[in-house]
Amino acid sequence: MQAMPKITTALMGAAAALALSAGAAYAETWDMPVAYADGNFHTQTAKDFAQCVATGTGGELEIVVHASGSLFKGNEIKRAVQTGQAPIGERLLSSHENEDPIFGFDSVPFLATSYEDAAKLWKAAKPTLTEVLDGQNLHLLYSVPWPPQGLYAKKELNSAADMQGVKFRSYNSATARMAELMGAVPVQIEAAELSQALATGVADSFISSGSTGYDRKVWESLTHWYEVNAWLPRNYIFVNKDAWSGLEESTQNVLEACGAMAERLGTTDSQRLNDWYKAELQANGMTVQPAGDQLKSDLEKIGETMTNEWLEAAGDQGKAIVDAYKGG
Ligand code: PCA
Repeated sequence: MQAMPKITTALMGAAAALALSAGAAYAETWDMPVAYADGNFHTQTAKDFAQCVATGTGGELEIVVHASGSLFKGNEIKRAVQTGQAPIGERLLSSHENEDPIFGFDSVPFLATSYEDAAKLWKAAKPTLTEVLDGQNLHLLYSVPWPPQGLYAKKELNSAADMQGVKFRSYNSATARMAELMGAVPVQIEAAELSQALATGVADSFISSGSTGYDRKVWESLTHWYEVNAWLPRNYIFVNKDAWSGLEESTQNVLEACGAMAERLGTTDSQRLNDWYKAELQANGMTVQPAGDQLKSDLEKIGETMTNEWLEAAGDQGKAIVDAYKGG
């Protein structure tokens, strides 16, 4: 279940139902694989987007969202869309950092730690990312940030030294590197497999948003969440370029407009639900608090190292994004 009801969803659902009430079948159906749970706010945003497209095209194009990596696993979605096995999909942008460092622009620790700064950083990065994805047979449609990232653990954390030897679930290169620099042991696990990994002791700690902690009911295994506000990583929605060019221009315009709406709605939800997720973690028995001074300064040091490493790896393209962000 979605955490809070959304008026827009109901309205758009009614509009889509009306458009199709004559019993008209959709002219075309697109399957849309996404990696996160059905109730997750990104998945709900994707469904709002799909309803908007159904309405806007007068039932010409149906988009069916497949949650939780059920159609393609999270780490298969980009390739599936590139190769046309699926026409459209959603993925965590920074999960491609191992292909090209530029994808990690949103997971540079402490570069952008608020919604406002995350929006500025996206504005600075979007032209480059659009071009990189275009070269990979993908049309970038829209992107929504996750809430700020904090540290989950099953004990009190007073400094980075408390993470020594702890099994740490990573979701991209940056989270794996952060684990290493804390002396923890990284293990890459998709959000869809996270609850099980925590229950079986494959991982005892990780960094993520309140959203993922809530979706995965991590209070069943863990006790603490430290608000670190390390970064706000983004999901992005992308279309296979051949599928894209096969659309009428008017349909492309509907997808762009619905994408812009979804980006705004999703971003508003991300921000609006952030406090709600924290309250839910607390209501389910977790201790939720800001990182203490020592932990904070340890993480800031690690952040400096990672920032330098990323700037080095991402070269001129990376520097141009950071310069545009800081100047903007
Ligand atoms: N949730 C995703 C990525 C970032 C986030 O907040 C996850 O933990 O997999």
